Amino acid sequence: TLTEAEGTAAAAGNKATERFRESGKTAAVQSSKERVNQLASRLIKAVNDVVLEERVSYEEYNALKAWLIKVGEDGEWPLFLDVWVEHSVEEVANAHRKGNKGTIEGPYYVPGSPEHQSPATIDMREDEPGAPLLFQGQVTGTEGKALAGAKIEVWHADDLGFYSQFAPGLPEWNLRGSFIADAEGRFEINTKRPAPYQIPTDGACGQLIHAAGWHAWRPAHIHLKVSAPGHELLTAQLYFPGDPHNADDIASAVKPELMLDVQPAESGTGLQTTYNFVLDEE
Ligand code: MBD
Ligand code: FE
Repeated sequence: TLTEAEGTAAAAGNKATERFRESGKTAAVQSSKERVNQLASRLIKAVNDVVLEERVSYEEYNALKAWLIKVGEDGEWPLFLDVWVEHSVEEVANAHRKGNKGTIEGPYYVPGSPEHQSPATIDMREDEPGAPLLFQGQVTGTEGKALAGAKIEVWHADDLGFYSQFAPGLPEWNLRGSFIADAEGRFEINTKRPAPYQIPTDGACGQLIHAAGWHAWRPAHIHLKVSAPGHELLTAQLYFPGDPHNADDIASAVKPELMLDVQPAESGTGLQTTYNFVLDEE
């Protein structure tokens, strides 16, 4: 049975914080004094510029202080940074790519999802709600070479917008899986169409969204990591045409190149879509 606290923003936020700590992502951080001085000085100056230009009051300053404390208490630093900052970091990191566009990872990736040889069905509940979606395609290099045995890791929210391991009551690996493509780099994954997603509204990030009169929505999306030996790992998301939030994603992570072409399934039930990935050589 669930405790009341399990379904809260703080519960999801603190899980995301824990996952980030476990991820090893900070191990290789570059930290010359010159670089830290440059970045920290510019960031502090940018904040001071806002204070001076906007004539920020003590009341506003203390409201900011209280809010920043709450972001930490709710474990929402991963959420805050991934929603409002990661898209620029991703833009810098992937500007050189000739193959597929990437986009942000977000706070809800978990490594080590159950591995399947394609074609396969992602782990889901027997009564998993939502339209069946056959997601298929091919992974190639930038010169068109098929990447045999490429790995496609998929994770997405369910029909109510919940991610397993961050919302209560879902099987551990629900709607998360790793799929190995065939000898021609082709894959076929059976899943469900995810729903539009609202970031948690009852924590610090939700408080900001409410106070600023913004909305909390991301369009429906499928997260992916696509990899093959000798090629750069691609982190991306794919989107569904017609979603009302494709044009105003709170996380600024939609790109026209990441839009799916969704059709009625040839099998007669549900939907199907084909999306081909092009990975840059390392
Ligand atoms: C998500 O599902 C997501 O993809 C991002 C970027 C932020 C919050 C929740
Ligand atoms: Fe997401």
